[in-house]
Amino acid sequence: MTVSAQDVRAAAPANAPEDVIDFAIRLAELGKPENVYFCDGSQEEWDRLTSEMVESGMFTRLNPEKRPNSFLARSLPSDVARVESRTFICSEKEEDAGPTNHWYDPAEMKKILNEKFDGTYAGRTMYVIPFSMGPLGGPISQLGIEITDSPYVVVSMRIMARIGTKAMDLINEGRTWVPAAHSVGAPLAPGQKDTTWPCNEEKYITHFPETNEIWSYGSGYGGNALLGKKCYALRIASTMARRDGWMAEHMLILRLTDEKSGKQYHVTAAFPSACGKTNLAMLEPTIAGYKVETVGDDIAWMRPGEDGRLRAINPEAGFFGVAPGTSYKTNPMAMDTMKANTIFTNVALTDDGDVWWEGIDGEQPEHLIDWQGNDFTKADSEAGKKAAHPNSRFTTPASQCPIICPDWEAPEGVAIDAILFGGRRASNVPLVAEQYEGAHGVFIGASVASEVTAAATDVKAGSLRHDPFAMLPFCGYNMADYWGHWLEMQAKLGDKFPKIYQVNWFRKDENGKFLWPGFGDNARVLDWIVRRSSGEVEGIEGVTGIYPKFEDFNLEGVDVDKAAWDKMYDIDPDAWAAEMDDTEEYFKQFGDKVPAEITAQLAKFRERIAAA
Ligand code: SAT
Ligand code: MN
Repeated sequence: MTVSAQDVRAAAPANAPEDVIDFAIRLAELGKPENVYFCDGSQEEWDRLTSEMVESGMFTRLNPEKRPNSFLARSLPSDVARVESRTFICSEKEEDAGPTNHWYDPAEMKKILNEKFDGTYAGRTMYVIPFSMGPLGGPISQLGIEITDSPYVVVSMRIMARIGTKAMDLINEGRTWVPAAHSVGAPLAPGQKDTTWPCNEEKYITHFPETNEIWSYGSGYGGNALLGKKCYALRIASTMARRDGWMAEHMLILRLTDEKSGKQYHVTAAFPSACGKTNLAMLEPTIAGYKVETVGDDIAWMRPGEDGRLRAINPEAGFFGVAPGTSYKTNPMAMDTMKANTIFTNVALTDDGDVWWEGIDGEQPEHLIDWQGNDFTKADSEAGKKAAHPNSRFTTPASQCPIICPDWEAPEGVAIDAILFGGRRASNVPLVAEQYEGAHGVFIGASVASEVTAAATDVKAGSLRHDPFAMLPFCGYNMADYWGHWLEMQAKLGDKFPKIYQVNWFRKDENGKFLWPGFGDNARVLDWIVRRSSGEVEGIEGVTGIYPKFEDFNLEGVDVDKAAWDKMYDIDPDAWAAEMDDTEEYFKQFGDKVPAEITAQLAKFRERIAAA
């Protein structure tokens, strides 16, 4: 039995508008599901779906005394992260996707998708999820409908976005919405038993920027499947933002309050996936006088406000954070956020029904079940095996974060004072440097390179790759046009556009030891940035930007002496000359799309190297 158009109509709630019903009918006719269900986002719905998933084996319920209302999912080893090689931008013209995206002709891709989606929902329920990215009804927020055959996606979306009846109400008011079709690509024959992580070896994560559509096939994991996140809030939204004069960025947002003056600053920061955005967003300052509150940990949507300043919202409602390395030592606020109502994916399970991962507090238990469901002991660790997958994740409600900013859902967003760009760099890049001018700031963003992490399956971890604005896998259009858009936004906002800083917590000495303690001590960097903005401290003109004076920088109570400081600020002209050659080479692929201001910044950079 498959679902008919009439069945879809019958299942739709009273507030579902005709165009949403049409989309659902189209997917039902294509995917041929056994059932159709429109999500209302209620607690009852969550309880029912999670119980069903426990029953089917897709979820393990964690010990309610330790981790109430929380679950563990184990994916297949082939479906543990984003797959960049299977992620496509299907713009009419190839040059609009640019050389850093995989382009596919939209009509050709639609043909493939029509074949792939034909019967893909067989034996499954097709879920229709109305969702809002950003606070419901807010002026910067956007709506969407995700259709999926994965209950894991439904319950994850309930944490990560605002889903259900209220989002449908807004769509019903006539607001525009983005259709997002998803399938794990694992139809069930009659009587066939489901697996605990259905997916397909062949994956297509596709975006149609001209028609604002998303189609995703074959994966059930994170950024491939929760289509409100990277697919919508970055790839599609970045193209919308370019058209309409705003910005969709891979950035955390935090509020820093100077407790003496009461003055509040808002900072956004772009780091590549798994480089510590969540940790910085929830930072607990080790220096007195400051308080940090979290607005978002991954994505920022920014629009000029009436006052001409850039205002940012977090379009998400939850955190999809990397578990390994997270502990009460590195990020106590994240640990407290995920005490309940959390979905864990690919972490290890303890014998008393709680979760475990490499880097969590305390002794490693004698016995664990690893992320693939196998027994795991200390001997396995000693043999170099990992109990949790390096890209294992927690999916947890932002509202549970003890330091969530009281204004985190302010519909008009918070006014941004400073923008940070960073990555993982063992050498060359100093702790913090300020832009010389706006175009230099954009150049800093454009020339970011970072050591690759485990957040994507198909790029080699550890190697250095260019990741402009931490947007390499997420920019929905030509990366050089995106730099042009930044320059345009700067020109529009003039001196109200936030100053840009380059930061690097990961520089190492000649013995491979980190020179900077990081984590809560990163507040010292924020402190310097704030004091720069108030004109309290002067900087030193350096090769890569304006540097702090050693004596101005608050190093009280931290084990960083002048020698270590000098190592962090050791600028080797030859190394930087090589880096600029490499950057120039990298820019070449964009041809004459590279804005003249950016080329001019490269020349200025070389002049500073020559003068050093
Ligand atoms: O898988 S996600 O794209 O959601 C996480 C990440 O890589 O940043
Ligand atoms: Mn991210």
